[in-house]
Amino acid sequence: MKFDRATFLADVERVLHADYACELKSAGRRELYNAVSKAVMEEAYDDWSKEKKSRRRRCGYFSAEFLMGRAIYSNLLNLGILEEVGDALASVGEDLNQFEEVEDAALGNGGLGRLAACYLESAASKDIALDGYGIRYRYGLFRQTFENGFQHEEGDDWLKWGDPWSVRVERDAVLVRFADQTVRAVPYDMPIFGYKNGVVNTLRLWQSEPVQAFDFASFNEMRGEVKANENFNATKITDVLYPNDNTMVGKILRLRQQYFMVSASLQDIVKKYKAAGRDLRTLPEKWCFQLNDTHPVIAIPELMRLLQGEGLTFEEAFDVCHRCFNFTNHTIMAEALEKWDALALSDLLPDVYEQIVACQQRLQGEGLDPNAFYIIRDNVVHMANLAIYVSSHVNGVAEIHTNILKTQTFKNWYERYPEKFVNITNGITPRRWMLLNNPQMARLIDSKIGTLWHTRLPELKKIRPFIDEMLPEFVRIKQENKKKLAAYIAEHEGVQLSPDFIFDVQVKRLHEYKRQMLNALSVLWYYFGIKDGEITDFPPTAFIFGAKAAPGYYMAKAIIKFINEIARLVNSDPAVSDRMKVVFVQNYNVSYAEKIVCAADISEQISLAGMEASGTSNMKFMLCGTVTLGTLDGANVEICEEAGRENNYIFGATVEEVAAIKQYYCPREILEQNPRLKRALETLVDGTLSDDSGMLRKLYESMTTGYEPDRYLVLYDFADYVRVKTQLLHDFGSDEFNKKCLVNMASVGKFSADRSVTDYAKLIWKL
Ligand code: 26Q
Repeated sequence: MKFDRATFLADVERVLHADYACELKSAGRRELYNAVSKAVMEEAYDDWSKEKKSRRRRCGYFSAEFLMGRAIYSNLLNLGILEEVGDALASVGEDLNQFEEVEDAALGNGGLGRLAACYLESAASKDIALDGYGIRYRYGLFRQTFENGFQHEEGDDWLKWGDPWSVRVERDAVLVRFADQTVRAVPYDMPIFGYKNGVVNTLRLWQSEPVQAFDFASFNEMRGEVKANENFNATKITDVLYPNDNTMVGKILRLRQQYFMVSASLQDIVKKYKAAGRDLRTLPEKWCFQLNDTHPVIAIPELMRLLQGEGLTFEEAFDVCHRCFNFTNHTIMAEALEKWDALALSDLLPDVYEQIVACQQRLQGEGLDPNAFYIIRDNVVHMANLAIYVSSHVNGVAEIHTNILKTQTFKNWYERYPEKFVNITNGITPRRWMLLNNPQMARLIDSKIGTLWHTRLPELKKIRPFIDEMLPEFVRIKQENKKKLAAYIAEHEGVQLSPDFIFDVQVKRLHEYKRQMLNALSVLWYYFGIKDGEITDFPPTAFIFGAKAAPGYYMAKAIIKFINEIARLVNSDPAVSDRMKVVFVQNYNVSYAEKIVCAADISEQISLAGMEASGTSNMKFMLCGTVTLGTLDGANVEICEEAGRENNYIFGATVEEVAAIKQYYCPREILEQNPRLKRALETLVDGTLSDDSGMLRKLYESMTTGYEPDRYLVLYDFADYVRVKTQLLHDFGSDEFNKKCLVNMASVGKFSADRSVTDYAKLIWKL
């Protein structure tokens, strides 16, 4: 984007006059933020409207989650005016960094939602016509604080600072009908700026509203109570994001949200397609839809319904849906595969349910084994099966994950429809995850190989010949990032970390399968080793955790309490303060991740093999030159293929071994063999740690007793984990170690979301 300082400041001034009746001199932070953003929006209008009017083939990315993070810096970066705007503000005595107080748009839980955000950015940057369709939640993912070590949740009022990066598009509002209510869906469009290429795609988020303005007259007379109630409920649909990650909650409101968003999106698309004078049978020529996991899968029967309402036969509608829809699976966790009670679904959406039944009948007509191929069974609707049956393509998100889908999770389907299954390994955008969060490192690389890597990440391999000469600068920049993170943590968590410590980091949603427990137990194991004098040469290490637990996930919350108690024990013990610190940061989110990822020395990716579909933070750390301490799970496998296993720290049972181990596994035996591990685990119940909630005891029991003690083989993998981790800690700081870091950075090319979206565009979307 062309930038002229005088014009820009005049634009800002004008918005301030019109919207806030104030001037630059008197504007507060909030006013300035809105005015700066709006001024940029105004400048970008022409490019945006050009793309909105374009007639080219498009893909709609249907997702219940878009974890966008903070928009302003990323937008300015992509428009190529980040520095210019910073300088312009400085010239009037204002600091661009003041907008770090602006809330993240946290309309997502974790990996799946952040992936959607990365893909939108990469698609725009690659000039791929991809638009997002989702929900404009009034409250995003909860804000997390710790009180006495327990997680507390507060509502996330992300609109507190206003929403200058969205425009409300009243003219595109549609009605969405449920059996018991009709609501209005109003779209808010957010521009998605490609990186310095003038492309602007759209993220369209739907907000639910009452059909008529609130009727005060009848309210006052207390008449028409049903109507008023209907209107009251309308806004509720998009009130809040469900805070579950990799677990399904069978709440009908969640189904309402899903239907609300896909019905509105499809009505909008169908309406415009017809208005353009086109036959809906040709819809697949111009549109395809990517279903981001099962959450938007109700779009399939909804489109079937809409098309038959427009005169298509069932078979014609089925064919259009088959050619339009594609489905991505993000998890093999049984508890996350979405299922709905058939009666509840048919009560809420009778016409849509009818379409599902028709699909089921069509499937039964294929002459397949009904025990292996079904959509509805025992009065339960299996959304993944519906998606696989109708879609053209089904994809997993890393090689190992796609193989598990083919050989286990969806084995029957794969054998019947092998051509549908493809792998598309996840990726991340290098703009937010390097240029923005690690600018000094980016400049160092630029100085060696130029800037082509900003949009072609495999070019980073060209730093290989410069690795030796880059080492000192690399170390210096990493050190500076650590210093900044330490200052931020001191301010926000009240824990002092020395940047001379090794920063060992595990940040991700809290889930038993991700095994934060394994990490936590190792901290205690080292702690007792040092205290007992058995470990005398422990390299000073800061163990940094960040994670939110779903509010209803008891064990996850217990693990948070456990780690916070470990932090209290360790940090208050002067005997180890020169060698260990533990901190669990509060409210880990995209903006916190940006600060943490560029400051880490160790990237902990330690899920039980076969459980983590891909992982994407592993890629972010790698891009910033951090070695992985991990299992052969998800994309870790491909990270090792690209960077060399010898440049990372791999441990633990492999996916092939896991099933066999579970046959005979006995955690008690392991504890008997490893007294210090036993002692670490027993802190949960022996009074070492304080907890009157009984949570820690329950956690202990989940590891040692019951039907399946230690389901995720934490104790099984422990010995190998600390063996490799100890090796890593001792390798740290040597030239050889630093080279590993840079080899990882040089090998990250494959994990660019630019590559992922290009794969989707070629293999699936045909854009
Ligand atoms: C389903 C029904 C009702 C309520 C909530 C849900 C729900 C919500 C979110 C189920 C699953 C999720 C999120 C899953 C997720 O984030 N999976 C992650 O996706 C990443 C991107 O592909 C992968 O890198 C991670 O490995 C995977 O865990």
